[in-house]
Amino acid sequence: GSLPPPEDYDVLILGAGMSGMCALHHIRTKLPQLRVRVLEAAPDVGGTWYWNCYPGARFDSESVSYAFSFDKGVLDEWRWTEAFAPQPETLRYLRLVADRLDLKKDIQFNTRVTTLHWSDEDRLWKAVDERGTVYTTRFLVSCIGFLSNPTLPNIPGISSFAGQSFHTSRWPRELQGKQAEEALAGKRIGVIGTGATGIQTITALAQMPDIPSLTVFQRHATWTVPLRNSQFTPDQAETHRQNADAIFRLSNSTPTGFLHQADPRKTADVSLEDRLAHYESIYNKPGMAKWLGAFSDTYTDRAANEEYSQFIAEKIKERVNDPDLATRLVPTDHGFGLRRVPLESGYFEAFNKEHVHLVDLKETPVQTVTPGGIQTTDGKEHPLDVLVYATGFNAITGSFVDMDIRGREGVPLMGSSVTGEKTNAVWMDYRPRTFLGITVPQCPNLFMVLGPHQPFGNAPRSIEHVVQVVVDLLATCVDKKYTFVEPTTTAVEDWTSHVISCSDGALLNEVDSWMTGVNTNVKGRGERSVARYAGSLVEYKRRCRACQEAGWEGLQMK
Ligand code: NA7
Repeated sequence: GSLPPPEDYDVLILGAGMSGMCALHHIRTKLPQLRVRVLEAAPDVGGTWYWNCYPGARFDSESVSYAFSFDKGVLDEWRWTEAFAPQPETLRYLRLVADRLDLKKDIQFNTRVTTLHWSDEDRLWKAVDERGTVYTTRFLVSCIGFLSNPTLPNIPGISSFAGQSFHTSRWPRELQGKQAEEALAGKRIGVIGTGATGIQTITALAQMPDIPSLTVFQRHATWTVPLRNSQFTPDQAETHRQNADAIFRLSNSTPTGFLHQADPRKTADVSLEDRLAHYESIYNKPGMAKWLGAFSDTYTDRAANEEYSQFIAEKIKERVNDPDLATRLVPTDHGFGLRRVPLESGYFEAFNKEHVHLVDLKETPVQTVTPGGIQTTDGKEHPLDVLVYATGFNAITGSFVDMDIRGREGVPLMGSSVTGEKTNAVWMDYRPRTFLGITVPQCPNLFMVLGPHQPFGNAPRSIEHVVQVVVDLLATCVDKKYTFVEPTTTAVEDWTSHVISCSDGALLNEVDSWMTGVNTNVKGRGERSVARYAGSLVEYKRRCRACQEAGWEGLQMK
C-alpha cells in the first residue's frame, strides 16, 4: 500500500548532485508507488561537479573507486580516461548516469529552495523556492552537499574591485579550456586561498600561456603531495571495468572508502630505516596513499607526526628553487595530514616560474581590495585584472544556513549565539545534533545524505550506503503507513557523543579548518566543533545496520 496522500509529493529531494541522483534512482526503483521530485538550484545535474568548473578541478579519489557501483549498464558503458579524472570528465559521467537512468524527468532544475517549514498539523514539509512556488511533501531528503555554500573573504573593499572577480565554485562557465586561455591572455591574475581548490587553480593558471603575472595570496601554507595521475590505456580501462566489483568491495572495506588504508604498525615500533623506506614507498604511490597509508599513529602521536611532516617538508623544499620561497611554502604551524591533504600535479614547480609570485599574508596581510588590485599592509599595491577567490565554503552544517528551516513547533534548525539570531535553534552555532547523521531532532521526516555526523571520505561510497538506509527507512514507512519519523532524545544524545568521541585524540582537533568547523569569513564560526564522523565507514555501517536490525531502534515512528 501507499501512504495517505500528501498534497504534492511523497518525497522531495533537495539537490541533484551525486547524493540526489543516487537517492532518486533508488527510491524510484524500490518504491515506485511514491511521488518523488528533485529540486535543484543549478540548470544541470552534478552538484559539486557542476559548480566547480575552475581550471585544474579534479578529484583526488581513484576514478575507478569513485563511480556509482550499482548500475551494471553504466559501468559497462563508461570508461575513465585518467586514473584521477578531471571535472569535465566526471560531469560527463554524471550526465551519462542521468540519461541512462532517466533521472531528469523527475528533476526540476533552476529551483533554489529558500524555506522549509514543517507542519505539525498535516505532518508535511512545506518548501518554498526563490520564485515563491510552494511544494508540500511528506518526506524530505536533503542532498545539498557539505561543501556547497561558498564564502568570500571578509576583507574590506572587495566590492570595489574593477576587474573580473569570482569564487572558484562560481567560475564562469564560458571560461573553459581553450576559451579560458584566450580570455585570460594578457590578464594579471590574483588568487586568494591555497586549499585543495587554490592549489589546483594556481597550478592550472600557471601553465596557461600569455598570463603576465599570477599572484598567490597565501595566509597559511598547505601540506600537499603529488597526485601522480596517469592516462589509462584502453586495455587498462577494460581491466578496470572487468574488476569493478573487486574495486568497490575493497573501497567499501577501508575506513574512508578510498583504496588506501593506514599501515597498522605504530611509528615507534618500526626501525628508522624501515620507517623512511615506508614513507618513501607511500610518497611514490598515486593518490591518497601518502596521507592515508602512513603509520596508524601518524595523526595522533605528536612525535610520529613531526617525523613524517619533516620527511614531506624535505620533499617540498627539493622542488622549489628559491630557498626562502621554499620555506614559505612549507607549513610550520601545523603538522602534515591535520587538514585535508590536497594532491597536486606541479604546484611547487609553478612557483619556480618568473611570472608567479607569492604574497605571504602572515607577513603582509591584505589591507584592502582596491579597484585596481590588492593592497597589503606594507603599502604595496598588487595590480590585478582578475581576482579569484579560492576561499572555501561554509562547510557541513553551513550548507543549511541560507535556508529558513523550521521543524516542530516552528523551531529553527540553525541559530547563532554570536549573532544572537534564533537562539533556540536545534543546531546552535553550527554544532549538529543528529541520529546516525541521517535524522535530526525536532525535524521529523527529514533525512540527510552526506549531512553532518556522516563519514565523508570517498564520497560516493558513503552516499550509496546512506541512500540504502534512507530507502529502507522509507520502505518501512510505506509498509506500516507511518507518517512521522523522528529520532528520540536519547538516540540523538548518544549518537552525538559517539561522534564527538570518535574524534578524541586526533591531532587535527588542534588545527582550524573546515574539518574542525572554523571559517574566519563567517560570523559565529570562530570556534572548533565536531561535525564529521571520524570513526570508520565500516563502523558507521555497522551502527546503521544495528539500528535497522533492532527495528529502527532510536527512531520514534508513527
Ligand atoms: P579550504 O580548504 O577551506 O581552503 C580555503 C583557503 O582560502 C585556505 O587556504 C584559506 O587560508 C584561504 N582563505 C580563506 N579566507 C581567507 C581570507 N579571508 N584571507 C586569505 N585567505 C583566506 O577550501 P577549498 O575550496 O580549497 O577546499 C575545500 C575542500 O573541497 C577540500 O578540502 C576538498 O575536500 C574539496 P587558511 O589556510 O585558512 O589560512
